[in-house]
Amino acid sequence: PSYRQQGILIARGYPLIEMINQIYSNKADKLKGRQLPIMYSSREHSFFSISGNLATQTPQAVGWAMASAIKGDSRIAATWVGEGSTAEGDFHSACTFAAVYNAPVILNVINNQWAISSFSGFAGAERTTFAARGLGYGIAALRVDGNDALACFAAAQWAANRARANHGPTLIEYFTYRAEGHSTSDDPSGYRSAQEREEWPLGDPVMRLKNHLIAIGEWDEERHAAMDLECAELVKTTTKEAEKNGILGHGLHHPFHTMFEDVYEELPWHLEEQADQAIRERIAKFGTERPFG
Ligand SMILES: Cc1ncc(C[n+]2csc(CCOP(=O)(O)OP(=O)(O)O)c2C)c(N)n1
Repeated sequence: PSYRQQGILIARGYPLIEMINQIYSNKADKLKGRQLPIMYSSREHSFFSISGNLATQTPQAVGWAMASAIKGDSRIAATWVGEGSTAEGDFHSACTFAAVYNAPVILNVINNQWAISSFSGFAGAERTTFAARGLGYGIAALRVDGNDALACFAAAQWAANRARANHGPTLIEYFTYRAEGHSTSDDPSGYRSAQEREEWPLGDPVMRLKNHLIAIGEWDEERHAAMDLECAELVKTTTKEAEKNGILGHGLHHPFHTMFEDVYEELPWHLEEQADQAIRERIAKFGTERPFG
């Protein structure tokens, strides 16, 4: 469970077009416009997001892992939160449950040092590391250079092997730095110096992996440039393809009535009434049930 890490879905072969359909909430959106644009779920890809409230994903992951173990299933769970989110109570109850029930779970904490405008110190970074918190709960914990792709892979693999061997939960802190803003609507110049970004010593993870692969003769600049271009092209053409299913504001979304469906096997009378009323009001207001498409 995670409301981030879309890269996992891409790595597992989830079609890019489905991701873009959901961003547009269009008529092909697999989640029928019921979930936030980037909060994907796909049972076939063992990936789900329930809530975007920070740190709620941690008890969800621990609960899922406990259920898997109780059912005798061999699957393990993993989730990812930022260092700021570890200040939420949910994170701490998740750690308690994970330790007490020896849940086969990996709790990943991405310490990029900023929670929007709050420095990691507000979540306790100046007192101790985030990995050290795991130890207090009796959870094995690692702290890795989050900009070293191979170190991240090794740490995650170690934790997954532990969980699969029934050795219980692992907390991994990935120490990194958020060079850009939190989002495109965030302007970091309002809360930190522009120089800070230049002073970050651990580099860019993509560049580091690229340079490493070139150094060992497995990669070269030409292939890298070609791959960059190919990825950009793929996103562009897939976006165009997805736009045929509708973009925001075009009204090419799932029919209005579908928002009342899929919870109950049979729609209860009071929801049926609400649906009828809503549709009547739309017709009265717009002259049609589907005013935008
Ligand atoms: C309970 C809750 N409060 C506030 C938000 C809004 N919000 C979204 S991301 C974010 C910052 C999170 O910082 P951090 O946990 O360090 O993760 P980062 O985004 O830096 O990876 C905030 C405050 C939210 N989603 N949920």
